[in-house]
Amino acid sequence: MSADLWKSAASVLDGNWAHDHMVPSRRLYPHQWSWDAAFIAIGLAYVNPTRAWRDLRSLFEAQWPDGRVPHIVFDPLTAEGDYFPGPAFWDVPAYGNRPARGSTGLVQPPMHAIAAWEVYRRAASHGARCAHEAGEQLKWLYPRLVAQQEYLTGRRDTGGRGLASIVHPWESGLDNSPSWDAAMSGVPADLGLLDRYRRRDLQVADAAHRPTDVDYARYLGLVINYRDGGYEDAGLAHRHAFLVECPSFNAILAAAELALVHIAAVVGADPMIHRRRARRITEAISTHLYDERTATFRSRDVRTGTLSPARCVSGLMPLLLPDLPREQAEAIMAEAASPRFGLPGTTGLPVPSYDRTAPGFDTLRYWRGPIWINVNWLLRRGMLVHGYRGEAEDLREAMVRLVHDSGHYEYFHPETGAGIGAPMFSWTAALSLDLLADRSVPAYAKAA
Ligand code: 9WN
Repeated sequence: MSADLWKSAASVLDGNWAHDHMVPSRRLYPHQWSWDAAFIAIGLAYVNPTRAWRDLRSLFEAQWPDGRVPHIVFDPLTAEGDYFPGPAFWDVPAYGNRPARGSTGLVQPPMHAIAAWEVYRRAASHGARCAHEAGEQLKWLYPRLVAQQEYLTGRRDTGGRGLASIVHPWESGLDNSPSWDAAMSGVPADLGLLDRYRRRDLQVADAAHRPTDVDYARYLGLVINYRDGGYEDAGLAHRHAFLVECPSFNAILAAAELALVHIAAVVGADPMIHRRRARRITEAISTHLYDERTATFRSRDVRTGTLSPARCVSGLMPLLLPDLPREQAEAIMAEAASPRFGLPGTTGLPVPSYDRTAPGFDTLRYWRGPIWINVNWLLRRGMLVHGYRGEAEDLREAMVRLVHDSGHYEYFHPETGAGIGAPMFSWTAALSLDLLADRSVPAYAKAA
């Protein structure tokens, strides 16, 4: 089983390479996506490390002067009509040596320091020469990764609590999650926008899987508002209808600082700054995003100060953080094992994106039920960080089995395991390689 899966994963990645970057999916997502590039690099490290570094570099070459790393870098060779909202809709001005309309102005979870560290670790295991070459890549990336963190912890701390806010559900990477429903209900939905602009996703994917028109109209309205304010962050609290602190986004932000501790040591920078920043963000997550009453992590609406009522997979992601208080780590494990998520021990499947017992649980609509490999990969990593080795191994096996049996799909039916969304999806393939190859514990795990 492993040899087949390895071969098919490597061939998906070969097929999705586009001159200097990887596309998540040829048909549905024909540009470069930010957090996809990170998950992809982790897997490419096994089969084509040169491309792993190239993909990360292509992304960071598009970094904005303020440090933000755009959520999509547009491929000038892809036609405007092949993805919506495309370059003209975002209308990003030229910056640095980049032409106008080269990217979006949103971000995605900062997975890249973790990815860079994993690609380096893999190279370093091949001896001193490979370690040296990979070290040169880290030297180029390090200041850029730091600038990305500083943008997110600085300008994006719109709530003043030491957490980064997302200004659009697309920034979470968990786009259509019920986690945003409460905050999104206050965002105006101008359905007229859908007469003016045609949704491309409905031409290439099943409407039952995709966001509703009302949600889509809100998504577009939020982009227009941010765009018309010049993608400026100052004063957003008074002029933007969606500002949310997400436990998954912020857990990745803190885990990135932990990866930077190791990267800093390789490139000769001060690791302690990153250690302190990781602790501060962890503390803020633990204090502000934890609901004592239900013992779960939730997203917080910065505008109203309320926690979302929805129990989503994003609430399991703080397990990535070694400094999380023990009772909160235990609470996450209890939630993951409960019928709401049902670790593989009970279902044989990785965890779904949303509470299986919630009335709105939807087996098809993306981020509202289906299983995704990237968040399960993160959950497994969190289990290893906290020493839950047996559960981590069960989850690894369940992911490998699922992708082997169903294919490298974008996501999977949470009851049958059938593959849905885009086939030949890059991060599913890439993370399968990592799951097959590497059972090791992240360098910053707690001592068992
Ligand atoms: C919008 C590319 C991206 C992923 C996201 C996923 C989906 C885009 C979309 O695809 O989002 O960015 O068009 O729905 O939700 O996590 O990065 O794979």
